[in-house]
Amino acid sequence: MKTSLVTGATGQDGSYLVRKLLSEGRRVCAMLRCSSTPHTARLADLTPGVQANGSELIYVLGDLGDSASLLRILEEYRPEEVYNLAAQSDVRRSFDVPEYTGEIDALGALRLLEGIRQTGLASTTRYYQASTSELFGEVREKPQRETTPFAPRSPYAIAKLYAYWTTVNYREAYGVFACNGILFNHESPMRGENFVTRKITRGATRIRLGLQDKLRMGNLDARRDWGHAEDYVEGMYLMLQQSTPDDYILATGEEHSAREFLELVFSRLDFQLEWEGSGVNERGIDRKSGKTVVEIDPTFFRPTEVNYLCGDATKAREKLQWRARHSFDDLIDDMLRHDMALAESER
Ligand code: NAP
Ligand code: G4F
Repeated sequence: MKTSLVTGATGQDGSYLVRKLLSEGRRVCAMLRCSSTPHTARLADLTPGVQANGSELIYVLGDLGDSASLLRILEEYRPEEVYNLAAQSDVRRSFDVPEYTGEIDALGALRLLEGIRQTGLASTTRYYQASTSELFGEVREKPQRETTPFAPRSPYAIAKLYAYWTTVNYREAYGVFACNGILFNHESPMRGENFVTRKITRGATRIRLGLQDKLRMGNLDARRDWGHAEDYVEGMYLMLQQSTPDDYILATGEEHSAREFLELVFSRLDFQLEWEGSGVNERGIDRKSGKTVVEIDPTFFRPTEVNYLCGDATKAREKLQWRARHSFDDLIDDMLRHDMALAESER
């Protein structure tokens, strides 16, 4: 049985990837970090130990800031695959904690790769690095491809740039089967509530049920290429099953503004949203009730914004036979179904 180590197992992508790897019959070492209360809500329905199909789930304690814990895990389990998903992944927050973001997102990747080398796993362990479309930042080309120059615009993206090149370097210098997945935004009902899509589906469903008055939003004119996380973990898995390591973009090729996402969600919930005012004074009013349901709050603006991201995943389609199976509408439906049930449970 192959062993796969997943860092960031408790996050959105980790929760889908752990399930995918268990369905493939792997022994899955899901790395958790120390916390006073468990962060395992997204894995709550899984029981550690041997599963019905013979696969196995093991929780291991480690932190990307702590080489000793990573070395111990690598020594003990000698995984054939390492999926490095752990990160301080919030772009806005990275401006508040730039040093910590670099420590985990940049040096954390180095610690893992160097651990793979020092434990003698360089020729046997395959490594996936969770790279990001944020690397393209102030975009130099539309849509963005694997060959588009990087122009990062946040401490988060700069840390991920270091991790990207470290991954390439360990591939070239030590022959590690190391791949960068340059993933465009992907969302799901498991998305953290601080990210724009989930903030909107969670907030709008709560407003609909009278549990919340309004949403306070940042720059609604930013455009993103939003896919479904379930499709994107399939791509991560495929990258490590190839005969040679490489770097791939995963994206839908379709872009929407945060405003479009918000308008679609509100209209599905039967609001009649109309905009009044401009800039920080802009407000979204529900014509049916006359209430203000959306306000602009500059707290959510970023010192440097990434205004536009849209990816070309031709290489992944051709070489990995990867497809984004969920449409934009499917994504919204899935998130709204989940968040409406959650809001109903809070009434
Ligand atoms: P997420 O939901 O924020 O999950 C982040 C995970 O990292 C959590 O499990 C978190 O643990 C863990 N973590 C944070 N700091 C850690 C540390 N010091 N040591 C060990 N674990 C730590 O992120 P996601 O959306 O699933 O994204 C997964 C990865 O893909 C991230 O690296 C992200 O930067 C990258 N990425 C995401 C997207 C996207 O659109 N989702 C796109 C491109 C790239 P706790 O649960 O304990 O906090
Ligand atoms: O949902 P977001 O916070 O995601 P962002 O910054 O694009 O980063 C996510 O995707 C990256 C891949 O491109 C990942 F690498 C990263 O880890 C993370 O998963 O914001 C999306 C856009 C931004 O332009 C932001 O300014 O939405 C805009 N926005 C407008 N109002 C808002 C809000 N973002 C947040 N979080 N909250 C708002 O109220």
